[in-house]
Amino acid sequence: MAFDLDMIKKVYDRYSTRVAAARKATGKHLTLTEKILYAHLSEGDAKQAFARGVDYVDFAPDRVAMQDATAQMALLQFMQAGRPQVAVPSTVHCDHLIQAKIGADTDLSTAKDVNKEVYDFLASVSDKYGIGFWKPGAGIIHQVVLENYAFPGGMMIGTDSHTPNAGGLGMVAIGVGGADACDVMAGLPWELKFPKLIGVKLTGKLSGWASAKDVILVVAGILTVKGGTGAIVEYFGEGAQSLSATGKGTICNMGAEIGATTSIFGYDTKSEAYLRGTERADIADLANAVKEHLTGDPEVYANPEQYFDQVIEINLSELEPHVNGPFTPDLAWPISKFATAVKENNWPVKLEVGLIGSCTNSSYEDITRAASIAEQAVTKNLKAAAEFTVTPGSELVRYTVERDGYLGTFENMGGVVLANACGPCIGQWARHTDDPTRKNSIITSFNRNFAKRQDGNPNTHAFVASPEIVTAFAIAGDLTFNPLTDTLTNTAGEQVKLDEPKGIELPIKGFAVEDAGYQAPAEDGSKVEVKVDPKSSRLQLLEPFKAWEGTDITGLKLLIKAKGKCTTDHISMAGPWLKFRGHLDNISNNMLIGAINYFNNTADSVKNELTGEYGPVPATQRDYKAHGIGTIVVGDENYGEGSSREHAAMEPRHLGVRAILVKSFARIHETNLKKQGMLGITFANSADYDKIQEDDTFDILGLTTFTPGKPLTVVLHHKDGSQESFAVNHTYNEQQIEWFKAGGALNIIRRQMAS
Ligand code: MIC
Ligand code: SF4
Repeated sequence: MAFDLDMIKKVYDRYSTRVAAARKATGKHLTLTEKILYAHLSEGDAKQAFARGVDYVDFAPDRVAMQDATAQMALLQFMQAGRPQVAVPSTVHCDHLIQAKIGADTDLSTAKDVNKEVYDFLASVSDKYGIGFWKPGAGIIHQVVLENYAFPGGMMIGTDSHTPNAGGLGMVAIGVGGADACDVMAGLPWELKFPKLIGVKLTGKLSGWASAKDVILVVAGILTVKGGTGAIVEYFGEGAQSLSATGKGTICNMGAEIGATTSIFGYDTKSEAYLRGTERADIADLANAVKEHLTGDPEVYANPEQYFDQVIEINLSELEPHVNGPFTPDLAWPISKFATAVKENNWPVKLEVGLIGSCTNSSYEDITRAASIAEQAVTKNLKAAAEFTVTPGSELVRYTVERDGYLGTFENMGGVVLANACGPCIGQWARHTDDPTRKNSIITSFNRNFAKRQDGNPNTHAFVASPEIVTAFAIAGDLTFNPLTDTLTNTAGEQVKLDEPKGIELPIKGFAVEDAGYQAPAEDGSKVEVKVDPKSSRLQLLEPFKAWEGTDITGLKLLIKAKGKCTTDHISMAGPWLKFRGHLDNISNNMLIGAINYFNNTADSVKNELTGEYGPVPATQRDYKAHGIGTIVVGDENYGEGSSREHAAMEPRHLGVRAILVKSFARIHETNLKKQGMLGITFANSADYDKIQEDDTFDILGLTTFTPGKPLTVVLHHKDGSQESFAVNHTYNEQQIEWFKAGGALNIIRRQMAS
């Protein structure tokens, strides 16, 4: 699993020249974000980008990471690119497809059985093209990347929205769709709109129950799920330097929930300690030699308002633990106000399950802090009132915390240790409940809590907090309990109070592991054969999408006008559907089944204009497709929020939807649509959303002169014969317009590789 020291040296060598050139070109001091971005510009773009005058810039990332649920589509696309090997170091991580049901061992062996075909496919593609393969059970992508591959000042893209986790170790790490990963693995530059910069100044120092998680819970409350769109969030200040590297990782990880492109911390003594603690002393030495480039200039941090587009200040000494939710990660409640909120909103007071772990919060420090609470359940004769589960982030952490006795502590409190995988976080959870129609509450140390996400049940109210707060709530079994001030009645009838959590940043005896779960690729992969059974229900080779017909698109029917939140979980649900992530036609049967139809307030029920009947979205769309009729999807704000899964863009493309017209898009989803040759447009005037009627027919005009920055026109033909038209905006640049015309970016790569 050797990290590529030579590659890191080369990156660091570039720093001094690039940073000096950028200083000269801009005539100003630089943030850390700018230094890293400038050091990773593709050669051609370096000069003009320093001026930040250009919108889209080409970058050359150092690494690619993919998780199993998105890697299938990324690699199916890469296989079509016609390259013998990946152009940059890349890894695949098997973490999403393991269902949590009984406990780690049983669940893992069931997963290996059930997903054999997919794991074999991923392993053989990795072997063939020179990709490192992390087997099922090795851990969750972001934790494994932090422990093995992240390095200060590097740039990585990953096919998962929580890729920014590596920002905790000073890497610009960005979540993308599989098509973007495919480009970078094929050696092409990777394009990104030059981000805005948000600075978060952390002062003071954490104490008591407050943890790094609370920083991001607060930031999510301030910025909301849209507030980070198009921005990189840079954390700095003495408070930042006091946080452990893994705590920083937690903050960057959940930065995905504010829509940020990524989040980042500078290199400091905590990063150095983590690198040395994870057996990467040579990287720490290299980083020390270029230290001044791996953090923002002191002048920037002294006067942040002059250098960032927005500055937020948080005093860690005054930070209160928070609980966010339900149904959205930006509904932030300080713990002192939470009980009242629960009562006032009539949320179910009884807590049924507490879940800790996930890629967000499963470091050694997190586990030891949570265990220090769990231990008190036993020593203070408290019986945990709720169910409790632990999902370790990696085998390295799991093995070490087991050795040090912490897993035993959780088990003594009645906890169940699940496999090192995503499990309940992504709905891979066979939750046993007696009555799914009952309104109920759960609390997790994960990052997302959209409706139905964890257990598929719309009645579940999911809240997000730090692992120690989750553990305390699991003991109390009551959401109106405040562990900082309240007492609990123990089995002897006494009133007892929980002591503050205590944690250990890095294991005193060092990390240990027997088998971390890594499999290196073949030296020469040319002989490796990748097999896909044409009859498989889980894997399907891709057919190229059709090119644009060269005219305006007219006569479209409305497939659905989605109302309110429409995340990637609404567009392409995970949980039970994860098994079809490598089979485009089969997974398309979940297309938009979670979206709420504006006209009847119901999910998965839309009017088929051909029959006048209401039916499920996928079946209705298949009917239009069979009749050669194109359709349009209309949506609200921040459409496509959440995951990086490109299935949410490929399914409509595959089933014949021609355009997605919304008030605004989430970044990754918008790019995914463009990559797949789909038209993604926004209302110039968002009130025009109200003009859309159920029986409308749509024309999209202006495509024959499709130009960057020039609005298109949508014409509505209403049922009563009247007609209305309005302007719609787009963000396509020249290159992206070519993707649209070719029917998808892959069609262009395929052409280039063939010539
Ligand atoms: C998630 O947290 O939603 C996921 C599952 O990790 C996704 C990726 C996916 O849908 O496969 C993400 O965040 O990108
Ligand atoms: Fe897995 Fe959840 Fe992390 Fe996504 S957020 S990578 S599903 S643990």
